[in-house]
Amino acid sequence: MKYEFNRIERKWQDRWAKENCYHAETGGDKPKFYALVEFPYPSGQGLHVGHARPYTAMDVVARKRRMDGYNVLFPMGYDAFGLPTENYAIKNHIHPAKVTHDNIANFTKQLKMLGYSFDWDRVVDTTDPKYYKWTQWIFLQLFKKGLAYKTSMPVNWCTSCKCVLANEEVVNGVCERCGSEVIRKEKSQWMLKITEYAQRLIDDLDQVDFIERVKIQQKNWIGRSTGAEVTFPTTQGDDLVIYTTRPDTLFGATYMVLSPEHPYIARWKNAIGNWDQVTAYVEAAARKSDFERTELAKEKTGVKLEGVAGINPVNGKKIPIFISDYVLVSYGTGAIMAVPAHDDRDWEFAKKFGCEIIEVVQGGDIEKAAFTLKDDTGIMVNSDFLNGLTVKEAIPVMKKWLEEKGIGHEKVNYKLRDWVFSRQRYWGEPIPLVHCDKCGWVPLPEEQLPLLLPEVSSYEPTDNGESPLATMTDWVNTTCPCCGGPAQRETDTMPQWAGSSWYFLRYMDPHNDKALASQEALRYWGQVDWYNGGMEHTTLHLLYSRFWHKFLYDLGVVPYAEPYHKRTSHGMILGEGGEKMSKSRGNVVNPNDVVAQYGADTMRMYIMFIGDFEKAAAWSDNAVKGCKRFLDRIWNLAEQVTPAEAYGKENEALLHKTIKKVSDDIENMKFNTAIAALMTLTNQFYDKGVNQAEFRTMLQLLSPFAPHMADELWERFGWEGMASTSAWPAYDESKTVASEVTIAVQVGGKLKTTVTVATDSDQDAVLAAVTAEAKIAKLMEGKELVKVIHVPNKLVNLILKP
Ligand code: ANZ
Ligand code: ZN
Repeated sequence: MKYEFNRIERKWQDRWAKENCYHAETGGDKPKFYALVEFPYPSGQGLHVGHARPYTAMDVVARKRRMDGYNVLFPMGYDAFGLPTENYAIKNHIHPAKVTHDNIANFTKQLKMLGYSFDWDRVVDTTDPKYYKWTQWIFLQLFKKGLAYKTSMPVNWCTSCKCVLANEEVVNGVCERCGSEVIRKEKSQWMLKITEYAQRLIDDLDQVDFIERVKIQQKNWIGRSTGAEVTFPTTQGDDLVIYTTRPDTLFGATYMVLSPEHPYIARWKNAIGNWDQVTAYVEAAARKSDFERTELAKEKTGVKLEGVAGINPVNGKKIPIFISDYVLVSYGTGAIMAVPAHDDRDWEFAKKFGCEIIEVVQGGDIEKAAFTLKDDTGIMVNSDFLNGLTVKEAIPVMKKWLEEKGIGHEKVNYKLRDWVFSRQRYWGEPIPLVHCDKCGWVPLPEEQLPLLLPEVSSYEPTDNGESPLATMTDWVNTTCPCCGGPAQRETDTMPQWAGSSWYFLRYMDPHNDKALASQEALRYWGQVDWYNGGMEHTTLHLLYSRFWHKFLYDLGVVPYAEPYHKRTSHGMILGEGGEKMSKSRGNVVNPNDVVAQYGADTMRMYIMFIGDFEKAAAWSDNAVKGCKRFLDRIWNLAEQVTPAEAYGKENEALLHKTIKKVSDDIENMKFNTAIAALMTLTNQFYDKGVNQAEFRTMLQLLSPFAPHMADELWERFGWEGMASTSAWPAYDESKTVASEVTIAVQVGGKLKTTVTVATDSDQDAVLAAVTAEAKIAKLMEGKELVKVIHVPNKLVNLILKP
């Protein structure tokens, strides 16, 4: 019979849907298992192989766990608000809702085509008002708790998208989406106080089972550092507070630097001798992004403030004050003491501007470079009461001294910034607030949610950077829920990351219109047991969603402080030749083509076999064909299966071994070696023959990877139910080692025959078996056995003398 994958795959996809095989019921006796993948942005390009890798992997895990007896929730949805859809809509004059609808339909078709075992009754779409009602509701709770605030701030402004970008969306100084120049602009923005959760977002990483590189990246992004704030008097009579992580180096502070936005600059206008030069520098810095300003390789720039100076509080020395863009306004206090002998940036700056360099930690050659080590290798010098101490010893001594003098104190800082939560764009969740001249910002009453995104005729952002909603005066003008007076709606919408910050909760109870999900569902499903997603989402989505979840936990809405128990991450799929897949390189693989040519099972098999799941892997059409051949071999093997109720002696050990291997490998995401084990098993079956009991087990092991083929062959044998709904096969650890081995028999180093003996037989037992072989007995006739070389379980070599 021919392997008609197209017909078979359609047949089983229909059958699974009809029999509701992947439906997840809330409640019941089985243990629950919640498997999650990152839902896609439904772009016009459709599903690509980069989606197929994590989706197939978690589908394999979900399918195996179902066979293990778990009640599995494996849901799918669409993160559908955002710029690409809006930009496409503008260009083609199609409403973004229509574009989204069509793209979702296409994605759904593709996901079904690949045979994923999603529970299709639980689909969420972030642009559905029934969904974003709750996104708005969460925002209102944040607002009511003082965690949402509006402030005017310098923001990253994409000159082409005409849109404010989050810091994370500015990559190498350009817009992550369109590659255009990003400048800084003052803009009033809604912000979310994620910084208030910074410490908990670090601490609670101890409670979860995230792969190490995810934990490290999150910690680095949050960027906790412990240092001190120190007050430097100035010649103007103002106290200038700086933040330093190295208070031990205070005697080496030979100048100070303010960020170009520091408020003291304007305050000192009349005292500053070179005001024109200073303002020119400030204006130039305003146009640069943080990235450009802090790039390490960049040559340092700055201007000395003529006519003002700081005073080093440890020795009373007058030191110059500069402004420079390598000091950021948004970190610490926006001002530093510079210690060129022990900080790389300060050293470079000092060399260029001819500042004094005083060594205070011995151990380097400060003529050549800053000596920055913070461990015990350096001893304090030129530092009065610190002399002779190590850096580690000196830090607490100096902190104590500063505190006693009342000029400094310990301070913890975080690199993490509050989350810019406004977009001046159309295709996003409306922010449910109105502004009243009398009452200020007022939340909409919860009964008025969802605040629907109104229909507009043009989605183009306005030239002044306001949202297209701002032009809809009928919608904008409303009454104040508080005083009934005239009020205006907020016209900014929420950013891309809003909808994805809680979607995993909605899957638990997607049709609820009374709450974001019922308490029963939230308690039953609890934490996501296993969440696999891209490393690129570690610092944004993963952090944002942990923040929202903690907030909901504080409100008593969810029962756990952490949303995800386990987090893993996959490597990228590259094109043939190992380069990133891209339209311009012409190396993009479309899953539709692969499925049309070889079938979904081959596509699934290949994407799991392609290499170590955690590492990047290059596509190979040849290897796809190899996987198709492997499935063909299994298909053809079905014709050779002999009837039997139990494993035969020949295959028993390998079967137990393979069950163990495939079980463990799936749990450890070593999908490629699981498939290799199935290949070995197939080879042995061709070699040694295969009976029904053996083949049945093989189909069960195959089922998570190639579910259509497994169910089809299962049906052909007339077995009850389906391979995909059967119980995962058990193995017996003691049987995973073969009880017998076949060893080579050599005479005088030449292979003569083989014998089968009990595993780990000793030399005497082997010799007994060998001499019982007629062929060997004949060779030994009339000869003396002078030596026996025995390699247990491998070979025996008889040296004979005539
Ligand atoms: C003096 C010093 C001496 C410093 C030394 C370092 C080494 P982390 O560890 O990343 O928190 N700094 C403080 N505020 C800054 C700002 N707004 N922009 C740029 N740099 C700033 O970095 C803390 C160190 O970065 C601080 O410690 C300060 O330089 C600098 F041998 O103070 B240090
Ligand atoms: Zn009012």
